[in-house]
Amino acid sequence: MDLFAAIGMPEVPLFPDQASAHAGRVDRLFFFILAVTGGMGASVGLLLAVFAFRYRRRTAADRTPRITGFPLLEWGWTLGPILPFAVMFAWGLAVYRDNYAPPPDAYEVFVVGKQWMWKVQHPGGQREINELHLPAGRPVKVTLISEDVIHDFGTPAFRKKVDVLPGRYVTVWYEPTAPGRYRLFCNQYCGTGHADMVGAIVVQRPDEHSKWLRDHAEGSAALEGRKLFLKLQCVSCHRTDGDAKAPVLEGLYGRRVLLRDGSTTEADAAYIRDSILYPAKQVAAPWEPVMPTFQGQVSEEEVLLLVAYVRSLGRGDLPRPNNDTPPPIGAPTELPNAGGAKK
Ligand code: HEC
Ligand SMILES: [Cu+2]
Repeated sequence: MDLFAAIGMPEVPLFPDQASAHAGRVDRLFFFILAVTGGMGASVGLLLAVFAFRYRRRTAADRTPRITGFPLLEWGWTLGPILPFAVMFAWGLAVYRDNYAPPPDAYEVFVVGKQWMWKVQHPGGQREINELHLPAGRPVKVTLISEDVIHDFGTPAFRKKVDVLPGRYVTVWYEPTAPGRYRLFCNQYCGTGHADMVGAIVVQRPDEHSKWLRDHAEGSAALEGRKLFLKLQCVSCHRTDGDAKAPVLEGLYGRRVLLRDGSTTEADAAYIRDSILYPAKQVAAPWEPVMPTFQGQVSEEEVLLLVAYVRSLGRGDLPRPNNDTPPPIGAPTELPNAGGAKK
């Protein structure tokens, strides 16, 4: 993969990660079929070359021997290949059936595809867009439908893809095994924005996932804090792109922070509260003390909500200030003009 980085290309994985219980089964079947068909193809090519040489025309007097039949050979090459192909069929059938039988205790998620995004709804009311957070080690059943044209929910790391149709529910299930961030694609050309219809499946440890669900439940302190964070335009400074004028707050909570005066302090709730109400008191290095105080603009209750939000921020959670990646439904969708918000 370093090769791609070396020539300045984005990383193009040769083979997708294996992140579900199903992926290994699909890969084993795939390599079996590849070996059988590859082996057959190669032996046909090889025999072609050998026979072309061995039975080449030599003299004008060459006589082709007259062969009237060789039943054993004919039965052999008729019945012989049936065996590997029958194995392919039976094995393929087993993997395919497994694909359509979600276990009854599976965690259920609903997904709506529309031009050009994936909208996800969890049973507890949590919503997300172009991201799907799942717990590792637990089967998940996903029910999908399209709001407009045919899309396809493609998850290479799980070795599954399913066409998402208007007017009809389809289901697919996974058992994610390894925590991580995996690619989500629309695998069916669905209009000009098709290439933007990409996202991520975020597989978390079960404890992280329950925390994520708590933080994203409608009405939770963290989600209310997120709305305030957008409303108060905190996001115009605290952002993840190149124009950031302030620290990225992801993963801040609980960390030790280096201050401009050279001392360090722990980023606990009190520190975050002080940062919002008395920003000049403790200035994080190497930043300029440009953060305005929000004293008088926010009540103590609202500060609590903001603290809960900052506390919930993990890597990649900070909203990007543009409208291509809208925040979950329920949060204000129009972001404050962040200045230089580009397409
Ligand atoms: C004008 C830009 C600006 C705005 C708006 C702004 N901040 Fe800041 N913020 C900064 C800068 C710069 C720092 C780093 C220097 C400092 O600690 O004062 C900072 C530091 C912080 C810190 C401490 C971060 C660390 O790494 O130690 C927190 C927490 C924080 N801000 C939260 C908020 C919240 C919540 C809001 C909205 C209510 C907000 N900020 C609005 C610029 C801003
Ligand atoms: Cu699509």
